Amino acid sequence: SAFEYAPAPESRSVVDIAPSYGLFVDGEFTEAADGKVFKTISPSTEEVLSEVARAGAEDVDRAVRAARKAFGTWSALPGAERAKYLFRIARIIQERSRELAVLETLDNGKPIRETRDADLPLVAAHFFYYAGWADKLEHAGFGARPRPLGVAGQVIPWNFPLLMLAWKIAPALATGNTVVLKPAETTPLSALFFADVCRQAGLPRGVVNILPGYGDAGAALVAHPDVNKVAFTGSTAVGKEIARTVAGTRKKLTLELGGKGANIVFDDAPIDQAVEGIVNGIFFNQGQVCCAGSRLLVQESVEEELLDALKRRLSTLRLGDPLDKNTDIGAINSEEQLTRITRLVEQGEAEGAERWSPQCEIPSAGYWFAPTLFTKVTQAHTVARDEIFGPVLSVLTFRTPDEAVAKANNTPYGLSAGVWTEKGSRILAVAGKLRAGVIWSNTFNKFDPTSPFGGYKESGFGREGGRHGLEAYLDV
Ligand code: TXE
Repeated sequence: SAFEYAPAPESRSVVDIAPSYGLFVDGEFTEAADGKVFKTISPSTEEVLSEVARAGAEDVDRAVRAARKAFGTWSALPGAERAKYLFRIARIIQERSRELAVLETLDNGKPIRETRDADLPLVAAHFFYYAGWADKLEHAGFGARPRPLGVAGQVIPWNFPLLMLAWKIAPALATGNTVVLKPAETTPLSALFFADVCRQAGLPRGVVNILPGYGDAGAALVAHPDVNKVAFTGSTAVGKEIARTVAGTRKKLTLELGGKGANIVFDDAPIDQAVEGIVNGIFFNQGQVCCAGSRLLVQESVEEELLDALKRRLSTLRLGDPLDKNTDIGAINSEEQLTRITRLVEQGEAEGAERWSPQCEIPSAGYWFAPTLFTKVTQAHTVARDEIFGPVLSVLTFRTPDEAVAKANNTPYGLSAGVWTEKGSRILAVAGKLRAGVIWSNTFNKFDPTSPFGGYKESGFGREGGRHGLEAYLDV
């Protein structure tokens, strides 16, 4: 099935990492035009994994031209033919999922349990799901003959490198577009392995092009005059810059940006279940998740009970080697991100919030941050307002449902929220008032390719996933 995964990988010997990689342009791996390279390292050991070609503006132009050339034949294929390639890609990803899970864990730092049980099955599922749409576009509710846009320029972040690639590439190909994708500079490897998967699947050259590189390559891609569609996931600051670049052109744009999700726990919620959801909400992927439940809003009457249970649970989390199947908390993706988290946490303390972490040993090499809880937090505190993008939970309290809603909505972001209560009527009433694109109830961080995902307000616009995800790649 689409959700099968391979048995647990045990070590990095599962995957062969070459000492160097090229850009993937027009079906070939090539050097950058100016010969530039950069190193990608493992954030859990700081060991250099590989040296990767660094794309510049000239390479962007070459890749966009390759994608443009491929667009004619790719878009003219019957949907059922495009579906065959997507199904093939999905199956190869399943077959190579051990390799890809280990690779992703090495390059990103996240626990193997997550790459194995969440990232990889979801990546395959996205390709299966959109493969199924490729021959049914005229039934998608977008009119009789929806048309592909052309060349899609896609820029993705480092927190879910392969999954963000799948979210972007699967719907683009299903709808008949061709792609130039730039992975994040700290996590280029799984995208380059994906290029190899495309070759293995026999995908025609130029349909998918992968340009590892930095923000300058992303900016050149977004600005390229022959790109018809821009899709970006990343920081709100860069998202706004991209929106400015795209303004005044006819490019279609979708942005998936930051968040400051609230997990709202009412006094009738099953506490143990809520604790698991809160932990999953903010410590999954070390909290480096745009839809993380980074604010806990707990009803005053159960605050003490919930915090006691939460602290006990946090004391059982295991931080360490991400390749160990028992690890809960892996490494922070980069030194830069660790510095950002540290700065915000120190600011939280300086502003008077109370900081707590369980006892845990921090490895000597690599980038690590212990699970952290802030109590005595007010809405004015930075830790209640800014996206930290780390394993840091800020706890606030409320008395009434209206107060919970008001506090949850008191953020410039609007991506996710969670509602914990036994009352179905309350779930519907509260969810209806929350300004967030994704609302979970009595669970958190559940993803499914059939479901549209995206934000309100400064969390961006457009939806990825589900039928809505097709619209971003079609003229309707
Ligand atoms: O993001 P950037 P960073 C948030 C999170 C994090 C902060 C900074 O709060 O702490 O952003 O992370 C490319 N034109 N999120 O600095 O810079 C870049 O090369 C075009 C939330 O890593 O936005 C990378 O491929 N592209 C988020 C991608 O943009 C540019 C996930 C993201 O990097 C560019 C990541 C430019 N001018 C961070 N500058 C989420 N929504 O999940 C950089 N890039």
